Amino acid sequence: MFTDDGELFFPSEDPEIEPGFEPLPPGPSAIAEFFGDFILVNGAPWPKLEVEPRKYRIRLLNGSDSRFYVFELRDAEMGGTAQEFYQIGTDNGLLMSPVPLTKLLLAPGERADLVIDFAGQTELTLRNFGPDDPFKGFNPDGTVSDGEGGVADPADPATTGKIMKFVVNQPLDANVPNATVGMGTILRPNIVPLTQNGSTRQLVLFEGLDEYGRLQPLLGTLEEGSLAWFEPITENPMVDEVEVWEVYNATEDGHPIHLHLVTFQIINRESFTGDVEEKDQPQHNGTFGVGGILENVVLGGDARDPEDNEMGWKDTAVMLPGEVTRVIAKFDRPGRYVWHCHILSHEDHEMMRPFYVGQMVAEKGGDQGIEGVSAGQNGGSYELLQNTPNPFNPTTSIGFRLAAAGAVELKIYNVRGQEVRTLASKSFPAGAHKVEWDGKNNLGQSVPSGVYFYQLRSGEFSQMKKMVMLK
Ligand SMILES: [Cu+2]
Repeated sequence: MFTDDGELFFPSEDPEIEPGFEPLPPGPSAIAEFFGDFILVNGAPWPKLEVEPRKYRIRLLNGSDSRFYVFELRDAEMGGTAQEFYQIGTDNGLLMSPVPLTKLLLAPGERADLVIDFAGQTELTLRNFGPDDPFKGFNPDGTVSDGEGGVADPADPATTGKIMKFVVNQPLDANVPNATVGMGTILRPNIVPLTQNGSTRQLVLFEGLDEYGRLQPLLGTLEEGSLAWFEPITENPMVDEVEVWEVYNATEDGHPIHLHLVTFQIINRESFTGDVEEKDQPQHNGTFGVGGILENVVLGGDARDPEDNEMGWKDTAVMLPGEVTRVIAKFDRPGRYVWHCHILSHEDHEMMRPFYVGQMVAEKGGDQGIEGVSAGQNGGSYELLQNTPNPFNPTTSIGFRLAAAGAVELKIYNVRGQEVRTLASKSFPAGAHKVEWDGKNNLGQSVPSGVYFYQLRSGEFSQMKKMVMLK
């Protein structure tokens, strides 16, 4: 989007705030998704490229915030016939051999390496038939789904339905041989399927609400439900382990899910049904929004292979609503990385989680490489330590350190975000302290085995950690 005088414009308000939520969001606010009204290619709106009548290699990267493109190469600016082209590469390298296409789905963050043959053409227009809205998948007849059994409105043909034009008006330079790539060309040796030797992780995409009632897409696990960025790491493969990640999309939209510095293969996609139970979702500032727990999952038994043009190395995969998408990856680089939705508005709020490859250090309070949420210049001097012992039964001890004397609140929550026990609510001097928990709730009853969170708040400092009671 641009202003009338040509400056970049990005909206600062989301008009669609859920009713009944207080307080109102701050301004400027965050928006759930962003769809602009100009299409830029390498920084230019709707450009034109003059080409020779030969094969060209075209590399595409979808850098839009939220827009899934459904590209076609048409021989007319309006109407016309879709021309065939080849896809030769995916996010992380060449396919085994070219895949002929007349239509290409490309989600934010995905890349595609194409070969287009301009021989015999005079003018081709790269057009977009994806929606000016979140993408929900294709109908069986190939039309774009509106998520309710109908056909979604395609992008405006006059603006966001156009990408760029190729004008075939340059003389063929006979000194440059034409590429020979075509159907059946072997582009690389076999892509050997990975063999799993590590965990299968069951992960979930959720649609929640933050403390202001704004839409808040979230990642999480089947076991614990939605999890915020700052909650303890739940994905911890060892170096060189090959894991399968099964990602259940419990939202209403497609999300392109990306793993940092890992290259994966898509195994399959399968429909599922389930119920999302609401849970209180901790926010970074200690307040709560609405998250979810996916329950009663029943698989559809209709697992389907990835598309032909997804059979290479990928690091971003489209995950459709109502489907579990399974990917397999070798985690060969040690350290702390992230996985996230590649819709920019989603990854920024709060559809991103850390994962850790290799042994996590359980000391120094940064138990899993997680930074505490702290504010102010003294933030580093505040620390909430991992409880010991952990797991525990029924008593455990929680240590913390304060940079300055002040009021402290130390509370324990269950996985649904409900308060179980206020362990401390009083003033403490600066320095190190330790508080015992006897495994009882505010009513003096023993609590059941399970995962619990404990949160320390003092002034603007707030940090939360996880512990496990095992009886
Ligand atoms: Cu997303």
